[in-house]
Amino acid sequence: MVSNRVAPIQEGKPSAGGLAIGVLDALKETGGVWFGWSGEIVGEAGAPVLEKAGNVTYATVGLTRRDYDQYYRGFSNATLWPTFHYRNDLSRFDREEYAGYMRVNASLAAKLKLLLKPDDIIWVHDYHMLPFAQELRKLGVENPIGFFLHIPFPVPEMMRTVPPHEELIAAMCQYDVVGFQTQSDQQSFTDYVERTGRGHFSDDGMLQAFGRMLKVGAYPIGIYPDAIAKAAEQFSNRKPVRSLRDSMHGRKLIMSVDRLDYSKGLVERFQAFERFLLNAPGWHGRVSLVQIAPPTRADVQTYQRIRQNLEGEAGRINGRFAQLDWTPIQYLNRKYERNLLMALFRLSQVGYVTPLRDGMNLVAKEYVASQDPADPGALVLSQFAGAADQLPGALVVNPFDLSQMSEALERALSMPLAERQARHTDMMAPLRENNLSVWRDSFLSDLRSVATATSVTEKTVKTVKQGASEARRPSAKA
Ligand code: ADQ
Repeated sequence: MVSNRVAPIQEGKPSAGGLAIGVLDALKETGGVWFGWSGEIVGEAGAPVLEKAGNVTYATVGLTRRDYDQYYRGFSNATLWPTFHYRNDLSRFDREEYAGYMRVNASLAAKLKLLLKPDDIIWVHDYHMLPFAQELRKLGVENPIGFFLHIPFPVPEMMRTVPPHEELIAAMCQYDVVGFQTQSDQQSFTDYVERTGRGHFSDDGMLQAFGRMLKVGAYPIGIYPDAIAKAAEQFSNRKPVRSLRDSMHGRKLIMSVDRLDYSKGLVERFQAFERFLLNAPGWHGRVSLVQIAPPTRADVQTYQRIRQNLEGEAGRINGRFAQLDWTPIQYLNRKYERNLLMALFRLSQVGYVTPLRDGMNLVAKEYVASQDPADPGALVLSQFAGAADQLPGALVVNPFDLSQMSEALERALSMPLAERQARHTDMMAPLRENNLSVWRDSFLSDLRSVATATSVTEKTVKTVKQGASEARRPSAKA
C-alpha cells in the first residue's frame, strides 16, 4: 500500500481520516507493507525506516521543508483538493509547487523501488500520488500498480482549470486499474479521456488511452458495520458518553463529526440549524447540535479561515438562542477515540452529515452502523456525498438549500419509531453487503486479473513480434 501518510502505528490512537481508517483495516487482514510519509519534516530525506506491527510493515520517509511546502501544502492541498471538491475559487496554481509535487512523487517512487519484490502488487492511494505509477514505470517497474481516488473526481470542465491537467491524466493512465468511489466520478474521468480524444473503450471494457490499456471502475469504500455496532454498544457506558447523556437532561441530540474542512459544509450546516430554530420555536431548549471537528491542515491558509468563520457562526447562533440552561450548539475542536465516537453516534437521535462534496463519507456509514436497531436514530445526508448512493434510508438533502435542511432536521427529530426502524434496516443491508473487505477484494481482484491479462497479451505480442522478425531474418542457406 502506498499513500501520502501512513496511519499512526500505535493501536487505538485516534486518526481522524477516512483513508487511514479504511486502508489500515484492509491491510491488517492481508498483511503487507504500507509505504508513505512519516509525518516528519527532516533536513535531508533519507532511506525508508522500517517498523513492523503485527503483519504490517510500515516503511516511512521524512519530507524536507521545501518538499512539504510544495508537494503537500501546495499542489496537493491548495490546488488539487479544492478543485476536485468543486472549489476552484479556493484553488491556486503555482508552477514551482507543481514541480515539487512531481519531484516528490519521483523521489518516493525511487525509495519504494528499493523495497519491491518481483511478485508484489502495488496499490496506491489518493490525489497526492496521481503520477506515482508513471515514476515507477520510468524506473522499469513492471509490477501491477492500481490506484484508488478517495475524493471526488471533477467533471472535465473543472479538471481543465488545473493547468497541467493533461499531464496528470496521462500519468494516471500509467496505472493498470484506476478506481473511484462512485459511478459518477468514474464517468467524469472517462468523459475527460474520451473528450480529449486521447482514449476509447475496447470491446472488453478496457480503456485505451495515452498508449496504455487500463481498467477503470467504481469501488465504493465500506466499513465493518457489525464490528462498529458492537463497539458502539460496548462503549456506551464510558465516562465521556455518560457525561454527555447526563448533560442532555432528556434533550434530543443532533450529532456531526468531521475533519474541519471547507468541503464538509459546516457553516451551511450551522446556518440550517439556525433556520430550524427560527422556524420551530417549539424545539428551543429540547435539542442540541454537537459538532466535533478537529482541525486538519491548519497551516494551509483556507483552513485557518474556515476555523475562524465557524467559531464566529457558532458564537453568533448561540448568542441568539441560548438560554441559561441550554446551549444550542456545542462545538468541540478535538479528536476522539474511534470506539467512543461510535458510542456518541448511538446516543444521538439524528446524524447530520451534510458535506458540500465528499468522495464517500465514512461518518454517514458509521452513524448508521452504530445505532441501536430497537431505537435507531435518523440520518440527514447530503446528496453530494458518495455515501448517498448507498444509504437508501437517509433523508437526502441539498446542502446549499438551508430551508430543505431545516425541514429535514424537523422531520428526523419527529420521525416515528417504526419508520426509523424500517429505514435503519434498509441501510444496514447494503452496508453489510458492501463492507470494507468487499471494497478491498474487488479492487485487488481486478488489479490481479488485469495484470495477468496484460502480461499474457504482452507475452503474445512479444512472441508474435519475435516470430515475425525471425521470419524476416535471412536464413543461413540463403
Ligand atoms: P475524510 O475526508 O477524512 O476521508 P470521512 O470519510 O468521513 O472523511 O472519514 C473520516 C474518518 O475519520 C471517519 O472514520 C471518522 O470516524 C473519523 N473521524 C472524523 N472526525 C474524528 C474525530 N474528531 N475523532 C476521531 N475520529 C474522527 C477521505 C474522503 C472521504 C472518503 C474517505 C475514505 O474525503 O470522502 O470517504 O477518505 O475513502
